[in-house]
Amino acid sequence: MQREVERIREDIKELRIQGAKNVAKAAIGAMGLIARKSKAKSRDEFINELLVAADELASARPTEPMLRNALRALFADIKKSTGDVEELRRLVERNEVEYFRKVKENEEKIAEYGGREFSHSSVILTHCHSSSVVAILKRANELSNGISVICTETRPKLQGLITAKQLSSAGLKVTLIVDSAVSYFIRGVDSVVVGADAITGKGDLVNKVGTAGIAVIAHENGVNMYSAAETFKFDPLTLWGGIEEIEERSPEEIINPNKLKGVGIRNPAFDVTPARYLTAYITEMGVIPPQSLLNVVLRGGFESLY
Ligand code: RUB
Repeated sequence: MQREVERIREDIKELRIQGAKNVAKAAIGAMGLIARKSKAKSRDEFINELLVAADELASARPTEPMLRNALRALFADIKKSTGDVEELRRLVERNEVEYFRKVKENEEKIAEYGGREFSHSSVILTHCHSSSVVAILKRANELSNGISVICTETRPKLQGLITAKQLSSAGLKVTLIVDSAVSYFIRGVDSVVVGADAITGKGDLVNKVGTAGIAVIAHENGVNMYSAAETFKFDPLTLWGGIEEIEERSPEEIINPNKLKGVGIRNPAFDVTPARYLTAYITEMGVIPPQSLLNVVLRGGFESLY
């Protein structure tokens, strides 16, 4: 694998590139980079270079169907083409441009649907950092008289601080809390909105660990719980009984294990929120209850996923 691609993989693994959408864009960007730099003499050699890198990139974060969907779609197009190396090079480059365009278009639609949904809210709570949630909250703030956002810090890697900084510099009123303070503050919250790493065939949400607990707290207190997610996050493997793999990260992110000799430390990156705790997914196709999401995705045909 080329050095630049190795660096992209490391950046994804170490969360310097973070959030499902940024991870998928980085992988498609890496495919474009390989295509531009490849010195392959034959079709097979060219495709093989891409395949090796794609495998490495996909394994950097196992709970990322948006990344896998994007790569799968690219290889489906490559398979359909009978072109030589130059033609394939152009195909991969076109794919990169088109994917970035589509993702941006989806983000703008999600920001508009979500912004309108929250334009009458005054306090919204979010967890971790999702680029889709940030786009929605900025739009909601423009459409309303100003909203106030509560951000969890999001242990152990503190991605909530990214959200807090981005929203605060966009002029929103932001309050940072520790993850365990959600139930203390929930009564003053109008809605909760989080991102999504994966959506399953049952409409369940896979997102940053802690999301499922927040959903139960929101439910118990009659607070609406939304997830902002383009349909690219739907994982087709879950339709045939596949279970979304949950990435388990190094214990060192939590504490130096030498300081706690004899104590086991676990660090799952994500958890699963059952569909019944969710009010709706805010997607590029509209605000959709989790029970209807599968129908909407299928109506667009599987190709709409990729
Ligand atoms: C990030 C996270 C985000 C989703 C969606 O987890 O859970 O909510 O990835 O992000 P991590 P986006 O920090 O482990 O990547 O809306 O940007 O796709």
